[in-house]
Amino acid sequence: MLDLDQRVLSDSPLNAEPSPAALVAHFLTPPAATFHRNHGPWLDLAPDYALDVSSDVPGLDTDPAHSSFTCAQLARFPKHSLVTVLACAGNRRQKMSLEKETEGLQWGKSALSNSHFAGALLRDVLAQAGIKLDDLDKDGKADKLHVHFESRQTCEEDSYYGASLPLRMALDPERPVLLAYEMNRAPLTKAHGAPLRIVVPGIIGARSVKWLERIIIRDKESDCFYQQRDYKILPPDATPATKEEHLKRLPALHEFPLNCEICDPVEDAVVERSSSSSPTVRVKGYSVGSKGVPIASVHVALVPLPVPHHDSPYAAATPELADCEVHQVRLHAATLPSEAWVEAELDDGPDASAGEEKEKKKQWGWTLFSAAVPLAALPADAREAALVAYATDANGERQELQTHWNLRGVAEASWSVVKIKFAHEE
Ligand SMILES: Nc1nc2c(c(=O)[nH]1)N[C@H]1C(S)=C(S)[C@@H](COP(=O)(O)O)O[C@H]1N2
Ligand SMILES: [Mo]
Repeated sequence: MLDLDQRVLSDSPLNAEPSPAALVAHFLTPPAATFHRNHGPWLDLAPDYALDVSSDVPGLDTDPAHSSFTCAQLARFPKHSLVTVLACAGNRRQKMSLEKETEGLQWGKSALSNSHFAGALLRDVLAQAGIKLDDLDKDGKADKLHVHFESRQTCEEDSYYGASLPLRMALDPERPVLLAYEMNRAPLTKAHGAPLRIVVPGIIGARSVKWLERIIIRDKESDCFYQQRDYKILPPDATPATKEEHLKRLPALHEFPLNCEICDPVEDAVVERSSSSSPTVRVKGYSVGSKGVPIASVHVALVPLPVPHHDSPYAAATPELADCEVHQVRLHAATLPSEAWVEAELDDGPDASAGEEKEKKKQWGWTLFSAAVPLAALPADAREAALVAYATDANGERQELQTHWNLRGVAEASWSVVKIKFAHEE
């Protein structure tokens, strides 16, 4: 087993996340700070491993000469690389549970990583197997098809691990879906799916299947538990008793929403109010765009606690929100004048392009942010305050103030709220 300096949510299968401060200490997440999300034990694939590619759609056959690919064959395709976030849909679930209890592993804010991956493009490999989007479009078939990724791993809720993407999403020319054999410029490790995993930028981590053994084209979605009965956004009124009925009808979750989270200071940190004339608190965190749209800004404010009570438009659906402190802090922050917000400095990593170019380009990696937030507006005897942050993207979209509470606690993307305390000299 690994010698992990992470918060372990379960030993077997291994589920663990680094501390928020360790997470944002590097632009590219080092192995020691890369979270682990497993629904079953790691898989040992045979040394004569080969990836199977097939179709079970009548009238759509793959080329029998190209239905199986060894690692050596995959390495001969043009090598593509990208920096992308891989985020578990349950990231920040703990925060949603403060509003009302959710089901599932209680992830903090570190169930995501920002890594450099390299491998063959799914598009190139499928094309060699005879599956091309242009041909399927001509036949009017493309929109009915799904690409399935499977691993014969015995999981907690199913006899294999599988996921599927609509074919159009999997072959989208703007979204490079990789058959990755390298991570952070080194061979992919067993923990993260060696010898081969799918990496789908912008999409919840659950679809980036590790220990990938089979790709199949089908005219329906994956039947796997993790596609059909998990990773869906339940309506606020769903209960443990009614959820199965809802799950049958709801679409699978794919795209990850625009998001940001303050990682440093940590929750309930005690901050010194220095005697300097303009004391500040240093804030650091991550922001992630949706659908590859780059982050344009992150704003941070400091709100003295307690906040006055605001009527909540969300309480009709989830009454518990009316008196929930994080929610009330968000509502209050939304009433602050623009001068109350500090625009954070952004770090897109070493290769980011600037200005206009950036607005046009897709960006799958995260944007780290940092800010020095003045304490001056705070009453001198304040003992508690909340740091609040939200991100905007290059299309002018603003991160949602409040994600609708859902029983499975997925796709949490509310404004970030972190409570801090002040040390007072007695
Ligand atoms: N075969 C397999 N692939 C899998 C999983 C799994 O349990 N088995 N977990 C998925 C989920 S839910 C996530 S969030 C990511 C986590 O990737 P990581 O463990 O490399 O960080 O892998 C995905 N791929
Ligand atoms: Mo996940």
